[in-house]
Amino acid sequence: MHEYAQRVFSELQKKNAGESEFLQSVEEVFDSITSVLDADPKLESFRILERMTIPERIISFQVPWIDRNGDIQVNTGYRVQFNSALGPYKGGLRFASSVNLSVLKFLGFEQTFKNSLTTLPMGGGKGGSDFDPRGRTDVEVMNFCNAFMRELYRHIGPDVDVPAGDLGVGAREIGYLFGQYKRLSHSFHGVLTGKGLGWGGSLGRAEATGAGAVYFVEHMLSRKNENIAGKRIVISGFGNVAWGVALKATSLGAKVVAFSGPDGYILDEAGMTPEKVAYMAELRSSGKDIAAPYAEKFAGSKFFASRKVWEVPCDIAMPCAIQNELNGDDAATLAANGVKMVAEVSNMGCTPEAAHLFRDKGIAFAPGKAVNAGGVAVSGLEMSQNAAHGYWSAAEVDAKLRTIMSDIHSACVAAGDWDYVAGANIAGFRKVAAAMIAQGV
Ligand code: 2IT
Repeated sequence: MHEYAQRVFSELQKKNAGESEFLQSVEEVFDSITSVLDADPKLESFRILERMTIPERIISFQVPWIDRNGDIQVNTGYRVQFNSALGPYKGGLRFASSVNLSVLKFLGFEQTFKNSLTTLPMGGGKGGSDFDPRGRTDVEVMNFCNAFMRELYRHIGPDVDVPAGDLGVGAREIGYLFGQYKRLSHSFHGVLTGKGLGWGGSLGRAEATGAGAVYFVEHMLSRKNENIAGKRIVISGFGNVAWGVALKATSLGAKVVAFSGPDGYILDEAGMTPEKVAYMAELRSSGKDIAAPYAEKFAGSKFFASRKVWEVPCDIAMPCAIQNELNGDDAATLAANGVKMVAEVSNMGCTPEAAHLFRDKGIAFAPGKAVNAGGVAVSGLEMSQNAAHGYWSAAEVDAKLRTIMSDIHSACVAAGDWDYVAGANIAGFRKVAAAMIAQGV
């Protein structure tokens, strides 16, 4: 690590003790940018690293709401407005019991560089709550969303901060949140993305994260003169992101042979089909959060209770669930089974040990902030359509997404060659830093 980065990082460790996810994400970026810091002394005199690691603003608030029994429940809501150098704060809302400030700061920090890579004018932000929608009724989710937005609405706006979905926040939650924003602000504009088709949503947004990730993998493969058809792919998770990856990979002739839920994983040697992919998504949205019924429905597939999906041999592994879901042991198993490529689709899905192992073994590894940027990129396209009071066709959105993913891939390669971690961090960082310097203090 560069001496300046080391100093800032030591201070950060002291002041953010216990925020392990946040510190992990900062360390990864700082480890990548030594050559950039060496080349430009202004980065230190403008205190860019300090200013990039202290969120511009953190909003934290109480969310009291009424459950189905008429009892009062209380959660904590957050919005971390991390960096606005490149545009309005932009990034998802996560509703999960594991949400805390460390997680949201790591996600907001990552989002800043990811959004920079998209080529679109978006700053970085993230928010959410420790509310878990699983097992809640529709009315309870609506009550919670209304209460959450009752405070959040005053801090966001189409040119200020534009939240979207993340874990636990899908089309239903965005609908309730949008309705409440509209009532409180007496205005109808694109203050959230991931909206429903017909009331401001963009075609292709639901698929975008997964489709973009597969386009990125295609670019990685083409550098090896290979293509995705026939490749064995293992994914983790079975939510929106896993669905998008499975759908796109399957349509391009790849064989998606395994996915996972919190209860274990499904092995389907025959490979997934569009019908199977749709059923996987149905299982996730059922609210029961179990993958096991897939094996009862589709003959030939098997369920492995409480085991990690990374023991399944594959050509390409694509974690699609949550941060740090793939550790050093999992990486060693994948490597021993001959994995050729790992593309993180979840944010920081691999632990540092896993990422280092892939790099040391010469296994192509690309980080979430590049691979999954298609999701927020199409959110950016949704903002453009809302600002222009119109809609683009699915083909137009897809063409733009393909161009964006190709540009992100090129930027990573230009800055890092086969080291996609360094490439993404350097390319993302440079643009944010230049804007911060130009905008002064
Ligand atoms: O991690 C992410 O990039 C997202 N959850 C999507 C953010 C967005 O604003 O679409």
